[in-house]
Amino acid sequence: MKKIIALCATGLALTLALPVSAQFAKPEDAIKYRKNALFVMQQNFGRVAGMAAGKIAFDPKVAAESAASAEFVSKLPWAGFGPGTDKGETKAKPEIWSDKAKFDDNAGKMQAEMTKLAAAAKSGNLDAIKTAVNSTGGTCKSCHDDFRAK
Ligand code: ASC
Repeated sequence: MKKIIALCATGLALTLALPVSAQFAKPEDAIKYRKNALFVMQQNFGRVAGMAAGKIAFDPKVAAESAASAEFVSKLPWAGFGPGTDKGETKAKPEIWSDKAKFDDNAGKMQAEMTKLAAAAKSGNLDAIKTAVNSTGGTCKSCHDDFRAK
């Protein structure tokens, strides 16, 4: 009984030592989490990008809501790239972990552009949205070029 309590206490201490965002039961969960977060982000970003490209009718309210969602979700995937999550069903390249500073820099740039896009979409100005979509899309692409396998 004492042993069990001690084990539980150790588990709790370990759990509390980690930031909440970095807790996953197993590596597969972290991989699923980051993929799903990136998917939800892309769906929202893609809707705004579609409007910017004239492929979807421009609806300022939907654009603003979608960009705000994309901005929020852009903060989430990174917790899923912890140590030991490099193997499994993933296109994540080993460079994410071997060149983490660069990866983190890319992630930060993307989030900064998402924030600008959300502001542009809130303003309702389609030209500003187009500019922000292009810069944001550029950050998606450059990170994928370096860190995502084909
Ligand atoms: C998207 C998406 C990307 C970027 C990129 C922009 O919607 O899934 O990876 O935009 O294609 O160049």
